[in-house]
Amino acid sequence: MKRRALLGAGAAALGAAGIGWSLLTPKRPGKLLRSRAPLPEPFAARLVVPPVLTGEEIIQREADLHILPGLTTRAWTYNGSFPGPTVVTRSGRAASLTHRNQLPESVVVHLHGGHTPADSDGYPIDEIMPEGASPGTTHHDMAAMAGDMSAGRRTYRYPMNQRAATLWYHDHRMGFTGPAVYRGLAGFHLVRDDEEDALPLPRGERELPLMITDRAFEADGSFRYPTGDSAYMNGVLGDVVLVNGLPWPVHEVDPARYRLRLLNASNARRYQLALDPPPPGGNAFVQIGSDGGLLQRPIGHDSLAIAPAERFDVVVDFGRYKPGAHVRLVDRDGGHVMRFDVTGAGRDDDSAVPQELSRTVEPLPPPARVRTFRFNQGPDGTWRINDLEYRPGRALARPRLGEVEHWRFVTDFHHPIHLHLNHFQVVSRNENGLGAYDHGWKDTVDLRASEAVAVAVRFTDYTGTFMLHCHNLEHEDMAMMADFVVEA
Ligand SMILES: [Cu+2]
Repeated sequence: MKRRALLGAGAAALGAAGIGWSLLTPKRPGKLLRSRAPLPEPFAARLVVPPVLTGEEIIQREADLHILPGLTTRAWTYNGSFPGPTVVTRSGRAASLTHRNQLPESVVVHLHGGHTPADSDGYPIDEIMPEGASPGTTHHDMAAMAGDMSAGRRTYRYPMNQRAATLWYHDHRMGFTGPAVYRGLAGFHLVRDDEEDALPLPRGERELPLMITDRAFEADGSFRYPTGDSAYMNGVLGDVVLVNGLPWPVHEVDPARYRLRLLNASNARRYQLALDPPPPGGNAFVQIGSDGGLLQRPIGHDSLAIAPAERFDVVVDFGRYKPGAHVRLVDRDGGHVMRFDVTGAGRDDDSAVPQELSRTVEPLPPPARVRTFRFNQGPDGTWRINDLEYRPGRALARPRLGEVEHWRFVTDFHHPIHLHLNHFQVVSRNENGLGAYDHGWKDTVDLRASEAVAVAVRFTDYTGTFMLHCHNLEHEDMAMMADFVVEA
């Protein structure tokens, strides 16, 4: 029996897609969904930095947001905002977060990039049911494969035995992650530590978390998501880019260095980010960190390819522009993302980017084992790993605790591949050295058509069941996930 939901619509529509879908699959992920509401004017909204969470509780609830001029958008939110509040924790200091679910449907919370024990990792059937619901009243019958369900609330425990990094939290419910994140269930989680604090990086108002998403809107301002439409199994692309939940916003900056923590939280869109105009001399972005925190040393880039769920921690020096300059952050494949307006004030800048950033990016020792995972599409249109659709409880790998393995990811299409539990290091791309964006500790790697990427990972601290999956959320919902079980 198929329990897979088609873009959140339940299994029934799948048969209609049928054989032939794969013949129509283009080589690029996603299909553009156009808004029915008038598109907003770019650079009219002011950038908002999400609030920092105080306390240890997040209430998931509906809220009416002002995203488009003159319209409201009913969103699913963490504490009423999109993005949700930014959680800030300290390396080595255990944290716990209680999520209460006042939404109409079940939710699951995953801390993306968290080094988290299995029972707090947000396994896709470990649902938090809505407050007031009893197990018999959930809208979809999961009795045959019930996870660790909780009623109304759940406390997630995060040991935070990990280095400083830009993490994010988002919904991870089986078959419904795409629509849930699209409706607003995503937020930043920043981990800080002493090594990073000792560096003279830009901070305070010159440190900006920037969550980039694309959305389409209905005429009434609500989010438009193509529930049940098999034409979008390849990924949903919106026609409005939001940064921190607002369309193509603008932000005034001093002529000084800024640290931008870039997160691509889009369901399927991959961006090639650049500054327009570029600064004189090139290297617009000085990358200081990746998904898993600081690089060993900085890397200069003219542009950044950022796949869904990847993070790039970069320093941009707006002091290289003349006061009054309007600097657009653009997607070379698409259009605007946001704009920075350089003011004449605030020239003081005691920040710097040291040539050595971190000493904790040593290469891992040779692997105990090499495994290969093929990411491809089945004849029925579902997305598969090693020819298998996701089924909870079926492990595709059983690595041993403490051992290093090399995992090779191969595909004929484009997939951002994400591993839970441990960060990894890319060791080769197409049997060659690393790509420009592969450096440092990562948890998501951009795998393009006909590529093979090998990563080295050591499984540490926690045994149990974790996930390997594609982070194109429509692919993920259409079964491109696998369990792996870490054994003692
Ligand atoms: Cu994919």
